Order: sequence, then C-alpha cells, then structure tokens
Amino acid sequence: MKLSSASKRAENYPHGESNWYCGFQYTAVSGLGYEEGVHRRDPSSVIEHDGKYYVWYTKSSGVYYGNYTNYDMYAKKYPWDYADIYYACSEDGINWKEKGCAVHRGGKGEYDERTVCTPDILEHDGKYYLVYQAIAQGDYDVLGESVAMAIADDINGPWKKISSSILERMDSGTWFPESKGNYNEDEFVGVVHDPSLYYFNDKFYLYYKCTNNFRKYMKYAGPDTRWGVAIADKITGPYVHSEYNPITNSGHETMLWHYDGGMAALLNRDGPEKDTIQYAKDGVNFELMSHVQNTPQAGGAFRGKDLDRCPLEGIRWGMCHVDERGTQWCYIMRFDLDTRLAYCQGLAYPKINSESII
Ligand code: AAL
Repeated sequence: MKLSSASKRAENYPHGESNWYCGFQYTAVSGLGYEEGVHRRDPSSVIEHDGKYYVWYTKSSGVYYGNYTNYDMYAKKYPWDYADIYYACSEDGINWKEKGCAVHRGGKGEYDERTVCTPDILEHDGKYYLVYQAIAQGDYDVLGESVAMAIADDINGPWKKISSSILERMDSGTWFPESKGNYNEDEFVGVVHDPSLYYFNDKFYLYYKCTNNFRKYMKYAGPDTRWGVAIADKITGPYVHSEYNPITNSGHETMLWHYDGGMAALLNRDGPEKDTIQYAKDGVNFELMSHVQNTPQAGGAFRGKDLDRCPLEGIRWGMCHVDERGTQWCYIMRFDLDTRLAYCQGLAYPKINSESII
C-alpha cells in the first residue's frame, strides 16, 4: 500500500475539528425583502436590545449605471451610491420593521456628501457606534471611500457624526513589499470597505476589506480582495493600519466574531481561501480552520452572548444581502447555520419555518 499525496495532506488538514465546519440556509424576511426601485444591502451585525433585534443597512433608490457611464461622474454608479444608512427592528429576526434613517449623507462639500453605506454596529460601554463607508462628491472610483463613525446614546439615535473620517485607505502599491516581482503595482487598488469594529484585548480592532482589485479578476480564484485591520486605543481613534496588512489573502465582506480569546472570521466570495473559516488568537495572524458551504453575501451576524459555547456560536444567524447585478434591486435576507452541517456539539440551532428561497 502506498500513501497518496491527498492522503498525506489529510493527516494535518486543516485542523480536523468538525465543529468549525458548517453550511448556511437562507430565509426570506418581511420588511427588508425585495422591493422594486429600492436597494437595501450590506446589513450590519445584528444586536439585541430590550428583547428586539436591530440591524442597520445601506438604502438607496433608482437605477445605477456601473462602469458603463461614459462618463457622467455624477450619475448613480452603484446600488450603494447616493445612499443613506437606515435601520430596522424585529422581534423574531424574520419580520422586520424599517424604523427610518439613522445616518444621512453629508451636506455640500462634506467628506460624506455623496454616500454613506455598508455600516456595522458596536455597542460599547452603554453607547452605540456605527462605522461605515463614506465618500465625498466627485469621481467615485478616483476618490475612494473612507471609514466614518457616528455615535448615539440610544439605539434609536440621534446619531452624532465624528467630524472627519476615522480611517483613510493606504496608498496603492505599498502593501506587498516582498512580492513586487509578480504583483503589478499599477493594478493594485487599496480601499477601506466593509468596516467592522470589535473591542479586543483592551483595544479597538477595525477590520475592513483593504484591496479591491477587480482588474486581476479570477487570478486568485475570483477578484483579488483581502482584509486589513487598523487598531486604536480609543474607540474614536486614531486608528493605525496594522503592519501585517493585508492580514488575509481572500474574503470580500468582513464577518468576524469573538471566540476563545481570539477572533474568528468567515472569508467569503473571493480568493484562494474563499468560503473558509479562520481563527487568529491575536486577531491578526489568521489560520485556516474549515471550509464552509453556501456562505452569506455581506453577512452581518447576530452578536449574541456566550460566544465561547462553540466555535460557530458567533455566526449562528444574521442578515445578508442578495445582489443580482444588472436589472435587479438588492435586498436583505436572513441566514442561519445549516442545521445539517453545523456540528456544534450540544447546541440546538433554531429551525426556520418560513419559506427558504435559496
Ligand atoms: C459590498 C462591500 C462594500 C463595497 C460595496 C458596498 O459588497 O464590499 O460595500 O464598497 O459592495
């Protein structure tokens, strides 16, 4: 008998713990579902307050022109262009009621005049912090977004914006010093997308998508998107880009959770390690833990308590979006760990009764 390469690999691949493996199922929701003429997308994490769940998301209306606009730089370019941040609340995570606008775009000449989108929420020391993408008026792809923050004492607002952005993108082409030979700097696009904020080891960790290199499409099993992290002592900053950025080689929208004194992360959609769950004891150096199936797009997980019950407790359920480019309107759904594929011992995952549409 001989041992094949695959069998040799299997000996230590990846960590062999089945309770990191899972799949996902999807449920249509009311209140945030498909609506002609309206985009709702990029939901935040879900948090609970007084027995109700809350979620924030990008909302905009009208058709958008993508990269085909030749070339009115003021035309709505993306579904998240000319957007505001809305929020909704629910008693069961399925029937949602839109409560209104949480954060509006800024006024003329302000750094967030053109759009505010893709929020995430952190509740910390009795206050609420929204982090989100913001961009000034001008040529969307040339300007690029920054990360902004708004703070509220009450979950329903009012939200007070910090006067300037809390994070700017890094200069293009400076993040891959050792791979200059095979990485064309001209094609590298540094961004600060999908901000997600956590209180970790007495500091604030702001994770984000740090590259968005669609021109290298499919080179690394999909668009070359990766994540970065910026760390601050105070929640309002200053946030300092980690020297280790990019800290992932894959993943589109960020979704992370606390587990066992470290940070767990689900990397979706793009890159050689797409659709994997990874774990970093220090929040920076991520190791592959499992391959997962049917991952949520732009997921925002419920930030529950007792996350140490099992590795996947932090993504037991949440909200995500459906974005069918072209003619469709973006909308929000609920995701749940697939009960058949979540091997988390001793934990009863909820059964969803409503119609599952994916
Ligand atoms: C999303 C996210 C960010 C991008 C855009 C809106 O899926 O990656 O938020 O900027 O698309």
